[in-house]
Amino acid sequence: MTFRFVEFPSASDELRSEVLAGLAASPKSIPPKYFYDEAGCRLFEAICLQPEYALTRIEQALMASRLPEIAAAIGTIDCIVEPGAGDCSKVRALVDALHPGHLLVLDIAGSTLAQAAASLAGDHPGLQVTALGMDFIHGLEEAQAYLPPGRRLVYYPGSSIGNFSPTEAAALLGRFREIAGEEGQLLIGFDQKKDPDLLHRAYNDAAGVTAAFNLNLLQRLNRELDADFEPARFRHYAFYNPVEGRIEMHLLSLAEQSVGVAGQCFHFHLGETLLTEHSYKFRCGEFAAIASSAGWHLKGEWRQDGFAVQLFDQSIDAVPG
Ligand code: AVJ
Repeated sequence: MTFRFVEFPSASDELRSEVLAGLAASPKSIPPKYFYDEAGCRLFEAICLQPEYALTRIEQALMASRLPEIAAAIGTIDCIVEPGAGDCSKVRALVDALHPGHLLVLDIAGSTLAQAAASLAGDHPGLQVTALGMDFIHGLEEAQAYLPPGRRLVYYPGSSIGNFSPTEAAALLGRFREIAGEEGQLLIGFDQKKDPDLLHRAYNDAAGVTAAFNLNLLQRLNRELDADFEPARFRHYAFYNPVEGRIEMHLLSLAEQSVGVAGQCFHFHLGETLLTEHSYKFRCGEFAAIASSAGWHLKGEWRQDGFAVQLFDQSIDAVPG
């Protein structure tokens, strides 16, 4: 048995309670992890093919060209852990370069993850693959039980860390340290601060795929929370906020309107926004400082065209646990 999939319950309860809390708050917001229903996963893959959204392509190119160096810096490991692995497309090259005995992948989009991890296991007969369908932001501790002993590498590519504020990011990186263990390492990719016009275009592609991705969230809520959003009454609104160093993605209400969600009623003023995503951009030194505050020690760095990958091991002076 080289593949197992474990689906953790509570996903739909959490969707309901987090969405209701986010809509009751001021300003209104919904966590970006809820973009990724099946249509959302497909739309995100389509975003990555848009000419304006180069992030994923640049990371792929960087990982392909520098992989021998990166693998040498990592050394021998027993297990790769990837939180938010999605379709497992990014971890494949790393598995082939590092030959770990185990791969543990986690994602809130359980069915997409299960299919992708099963196919990866099929292509790597000697590899033990464990896929956990869970919201790792809340459930990471439950993953401890599935960790094999030995040297572990936490892989967190794609600038997913940008969805968290610097304070939240430091806390999450601290929890990654517990997953990685004493001899553990962290390989993480993030988007660097750059020309705001370039960033603006990346989240406002001409084909409207990012807009469709953002608006798909409303269709998901209509289906899964018995909501009655009219997507045509909202507009995708994304911009770079240079003061905070982040892309902000909103759904802007084009009318004075009330919307029912899971039996509750929420009012949107004309021009009011529902915040759906923050995507922070970092200078390399800035990111290393965040990781260092979580007990990680910078060991390697690779950059290409505004994207960076950093490798960390444990600080010698870090407080354990
Ligand atoms: C998957 C969080 C890295 O922030 O760039 C792409 C998601 N949102 N276009 C990002 C996203 C709109 C993406 N991350």
